[in-house]
Amino acid sequence: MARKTPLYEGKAKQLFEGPEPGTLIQHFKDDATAFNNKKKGTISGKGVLNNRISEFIMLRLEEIGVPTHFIRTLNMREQLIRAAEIIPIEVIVRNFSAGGFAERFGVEEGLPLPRPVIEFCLKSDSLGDPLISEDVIFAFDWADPMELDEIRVLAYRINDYLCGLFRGAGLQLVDFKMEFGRVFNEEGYEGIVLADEISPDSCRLWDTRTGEKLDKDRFRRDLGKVEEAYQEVARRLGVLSGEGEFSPIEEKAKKQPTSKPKTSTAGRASERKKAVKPPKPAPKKK
Ligand code: AIR
Ligand code: ASP
Repeated sequence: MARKTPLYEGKAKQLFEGPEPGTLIQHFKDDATAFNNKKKGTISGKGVLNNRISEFIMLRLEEIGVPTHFIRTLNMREQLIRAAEIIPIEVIVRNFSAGGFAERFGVEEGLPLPRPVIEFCLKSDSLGDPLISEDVIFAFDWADPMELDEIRVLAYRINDYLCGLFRGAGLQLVDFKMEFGRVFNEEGYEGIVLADEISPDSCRLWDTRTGEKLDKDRFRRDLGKVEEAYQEVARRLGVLSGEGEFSPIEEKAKKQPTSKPKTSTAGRASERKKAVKPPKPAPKKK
């Protein structure tokens, strides 16, 4: 079998060249880091579970009209995704105080927030993912005001939907992190998609009844039973298949993406405006 060409290695995932132009293979590793790489370890089986959980969530989001980078799952640890130009911002939505928010404002964890709070952080390990304002995003041209509006609308929508989805599984979505990217087709800039992953690595999930933490905080805070927590989330979402066996959940009926044109306006948000944005396609039939 031909070896895949690696393009990028992150802390928990690796990206390889995809089989068609405009696609990538996203590989989920068992590696875990916390506190911007200061703490390192492995969570056995995490990659397999996160691949599954993220697939399930991306498919559900597509069903409600949220554009995502997900195309289809390839195997236990890999999924085919659309190549996107990642906007270097971590978009965090919080429903309850916890983690960095609780620390920053000196409040206890678990306080319900009267409305969801969106925060933006710069994706930069060396700088410790600093919190940034909208003005900073525009000053560095990481995204333009229209894009950020779109991201906010998507973030609230995704949060609303996921709160309900997890609640049905007996889990409270305390907070989570998203990444967005720009996709291009032969006509130019196509739009923004939800990228990266949604999994217990990127969400805080507490058992609705007991408050037990079922996410990466078990690793960050040395709470033990880390693998079990990831398995429990997968089990409750109904995506845990039998012993090591793999069966794709579903295949997304999606038009195959095309590669980014050579004359791509990728890069600075201001340059991208020259690209003609095609009208939104009609809603997909289920
Ligand atoms: N997050 C932020 N950077 C990486 C990740 N995974 C997620 C955390 C948590 C939320 O963003 O998993 O769900 C807020 O993190 P914090 O540390 O700012 O409280
Ligand atoms: N993603 C960051 C890290 O891996 C923050 C975290 O998840 O704690 O260090």
